[in-house]
Amino acid sequence: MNLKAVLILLAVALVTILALVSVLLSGAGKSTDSCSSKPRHGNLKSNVAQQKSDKGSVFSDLTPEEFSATVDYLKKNLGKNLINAADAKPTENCIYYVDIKYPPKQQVLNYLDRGGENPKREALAVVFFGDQEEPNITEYVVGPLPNPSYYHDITLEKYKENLPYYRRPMIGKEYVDAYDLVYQNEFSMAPTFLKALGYDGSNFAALTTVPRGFKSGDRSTWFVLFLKMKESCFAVQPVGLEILLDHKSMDISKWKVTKVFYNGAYFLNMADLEKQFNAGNVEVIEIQKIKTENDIGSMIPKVTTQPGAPLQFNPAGHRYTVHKNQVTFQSWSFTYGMNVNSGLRLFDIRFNNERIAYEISTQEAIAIYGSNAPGGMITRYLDGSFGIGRFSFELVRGVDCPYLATYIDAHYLMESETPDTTKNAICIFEQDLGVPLRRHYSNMHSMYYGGLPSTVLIVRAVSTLINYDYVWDFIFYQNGVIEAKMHATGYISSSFYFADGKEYGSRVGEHTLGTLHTHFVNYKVDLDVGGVDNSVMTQDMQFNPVNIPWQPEVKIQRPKVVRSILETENQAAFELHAKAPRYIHFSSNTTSKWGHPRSYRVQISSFAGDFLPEESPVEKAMGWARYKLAVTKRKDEEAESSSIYNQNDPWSPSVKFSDFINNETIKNQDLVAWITVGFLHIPHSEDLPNTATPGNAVGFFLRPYNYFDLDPSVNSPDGVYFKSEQDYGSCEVNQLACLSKTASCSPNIPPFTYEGFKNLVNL
Ligand SMILES: [Cu+2]
Repeated sequence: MNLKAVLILLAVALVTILALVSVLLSGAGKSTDSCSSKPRHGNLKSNVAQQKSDKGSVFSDLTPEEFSATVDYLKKNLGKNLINAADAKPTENCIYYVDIKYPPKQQVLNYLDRGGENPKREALAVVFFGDQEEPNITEYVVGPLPNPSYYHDITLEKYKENLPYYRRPMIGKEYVDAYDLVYQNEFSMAPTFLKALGYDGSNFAALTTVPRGFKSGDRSTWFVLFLKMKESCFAVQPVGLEILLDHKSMDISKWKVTKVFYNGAYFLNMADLEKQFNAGNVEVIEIQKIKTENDIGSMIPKVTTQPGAPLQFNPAGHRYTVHKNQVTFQSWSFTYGMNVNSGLRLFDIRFNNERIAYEISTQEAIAIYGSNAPGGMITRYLDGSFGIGRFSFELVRGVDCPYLATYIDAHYLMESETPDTTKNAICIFEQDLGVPLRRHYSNMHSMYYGGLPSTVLIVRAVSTLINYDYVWDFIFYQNGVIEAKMHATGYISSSFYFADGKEYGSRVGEHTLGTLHTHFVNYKVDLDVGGVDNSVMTQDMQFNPVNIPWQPEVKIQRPKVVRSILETENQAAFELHAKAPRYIHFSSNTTSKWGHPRSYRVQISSFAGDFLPEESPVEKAMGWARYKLAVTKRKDEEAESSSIYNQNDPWSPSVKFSDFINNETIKNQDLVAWITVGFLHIPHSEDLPNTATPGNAVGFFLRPYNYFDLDPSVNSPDGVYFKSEQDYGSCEVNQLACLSKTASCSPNIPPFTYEGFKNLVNL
């Protein structure tokens, strides 16, 4: 071999080595390629126009800077002595909460749709005035943000009356003062009894009940006592003791215990209970310390845990975008926000850039209890007054939402002069439901398979209201359907088990009666189907007897469509037990290609059953719950179906939903659907350690009905269609066959983090 040949061979070897290295490197790169968070799907229908527009920020929640600017402005300009609510006594003034004040819908539409001016950004500030001749609650609009220069008192305009001070929700300071009185003053009156009961000076926890009395102005709360648990929830460990505290007086030193309950008997106060106990008239059931293995409320896994549960990841990166408060997903776009009282709220929900709904939001959640013990007997929780949004705590990756979801912080200002942030309070994710959205296998005449996997976009928050947890979902399907869904989980509330307890629920522990209760929630759905003006169309079918045309002596029952347009609010208010048409639509003035009104159908999935009898004096405070669906003419002054003031004065509710239904015409008007869903919960032993979500979900669907001329999911990039003669194993024919290439990336798993324990609240 000559030198030239050796050199040539060496050169070839070098080139080969370099090529191999390059292939190996690129191959290695591919196998460990992480799935980008940037969309790589070139064939997805683009929503660039929507993404680039920032107009959706008209609905965005206030920023921490805007909260602070509002508080600073009020403190400087209101001319009242505003104390930080965290320290405020009943006789002082404080800001309760601040939220965005939305501009009137007309102004917003003018801005969004007609190139009008961007409406001024304003805040709503709720102030408790304890230090005034007539103590009251006042609501102010403060603006324009971010540099306020004015404030207006809107209380009278909004409520048509002044808001008496006694309607105010209890703030943390009031709870602290109440607990101090119970644990320090009152407990000191019954040392022998409490020792016999098993009280060690710090091992009891109190649960507030509501309403706080029986008439306007009352402020008397039954505090139910439970055994504090180190590793589980106290709510399923009642000790049998309940204390009624009258805390109506502005002077805390005048608060007093007016009744005590223990194990089926009532006493004047703790001193009376002590006296009766010492006289041998009270049988005490000593509360034993509970070890983890006997703790019915323990959520500590009973086996060794290990990773390995299925993980859904996004081989092409996220196929949705979240830009500030605006979300796009395939043909969908909407904005999201969180009301500190009522929770998640979505605005400007569009499909193919056409608005379907102006607003879809949760309004209120109630729970009405029954028990043979006093606290449980009177309890009617209106969770909005505690704060469905405020108590939407940090979501835990991989359980509350899929691990790879997008997590978003929420900012709020409540009972404080500085804004708070709940990290990861809202999650957004795309989810494969594991069911075809549509499919067909054809083996007759034409041989093909066509299908579309159902992936949806979900927006979620989970609120924990003392013992209960509610999972709130808004779900967007590829065929134009929107679903709202609430799952209930968390701990049941309980009473001490005694006597005829089983009449009011199930015994689920040594001393634990899981008390029966209802969960009802209310949603506001401001649909704008094919424009703002809509009508309520109903469809059902009825059987008509008909003689068979070709054999007239034979009669059959032939079903026929029955359609109608509802004229008035009263006609469109369907009480829970009322027979309602099976199809209820919001229809537009435009028609489909085939001559039908374009519409969206409201389909409710609920097991609400009975609400409260109308003669109940608190029924009007939750008036929305009387109706599974009520359609009213939209008004800016009928913005919410409930009020945070209804809880502490349900006898004279600040917002009375029944007033919304006053027989106005609803034909060809801007309409709102108020939808109530719920279920009865008679607890059972499997509610321990706590309530599971399967079967405990209710909600509703908004479904396009003759709205599109063809199911819009035909535009989905996820569709699959192949014929028998095609090479369906090839990527060109069937996108699923590309998976081995497109899904060769490995998910980019962020580390597990959680800061939820920074948000500690004591009620
Ligand atoms: Cu329940």
